[in-house]
Amino acid sequence: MWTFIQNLDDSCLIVIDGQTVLSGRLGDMATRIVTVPVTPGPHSIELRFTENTGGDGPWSGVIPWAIGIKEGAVSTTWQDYAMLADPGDGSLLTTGLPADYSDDSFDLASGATLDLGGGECAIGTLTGDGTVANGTFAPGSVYRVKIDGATSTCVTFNGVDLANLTVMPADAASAEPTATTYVIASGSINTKPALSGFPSKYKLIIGGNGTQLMLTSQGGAVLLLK
Ligand SMILES: [Ca+2]
Repeated sequence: MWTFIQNLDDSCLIVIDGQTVLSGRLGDMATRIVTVPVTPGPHSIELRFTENTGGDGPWSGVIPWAIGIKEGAVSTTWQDYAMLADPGDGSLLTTGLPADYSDDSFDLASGATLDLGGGECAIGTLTGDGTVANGTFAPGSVYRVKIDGATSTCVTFNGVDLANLTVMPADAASAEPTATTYVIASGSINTKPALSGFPSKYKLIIGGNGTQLMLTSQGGAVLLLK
């Protein structure tokens, strides 16, 4: 979550991920504050400024710069904000993503996306029905599949290298599947992950022209019908 503060002559526009989050009208120079919740990972930002007549730049002499930024929730104290300016190395608004989430659990609700930020990330435990995007799993990363009768969780992988991922049961019941085949992941299945903790008759296969990862006990040739 980031908060922006604006106080300038004449007005500005801030657009994040294509959504206008702050829009000052021409000549409307009063202080405006807006908080923007964003998920971890890269986001696009667009800043526009306008000048009508007279002076321009910081307004009122109270805040020495036009736009400030702080991490976290709103503060009405302008000193809590930093001037929105690049130090000259292109690092403005850029933060490094930690690559080690090996002590963390991610239970992805349906519709939620975990963006790996384009790098290699160690994930302690991954569960749920959401999406993982944009990156590579580091060795030791685990996807725990929750099985309930004939159904299972199904994470969607978009642009993620699964080579270092290990699939394991989420709990004791999940370790005793009753159905023959479960679709445990969808999206872009580029590599078959390792499998551990399930009865030995179960194995992983990639189906649906690389769009499904299946946990199955079916032996011999598997015929996939569309
Ligand atoms: Ca002006």
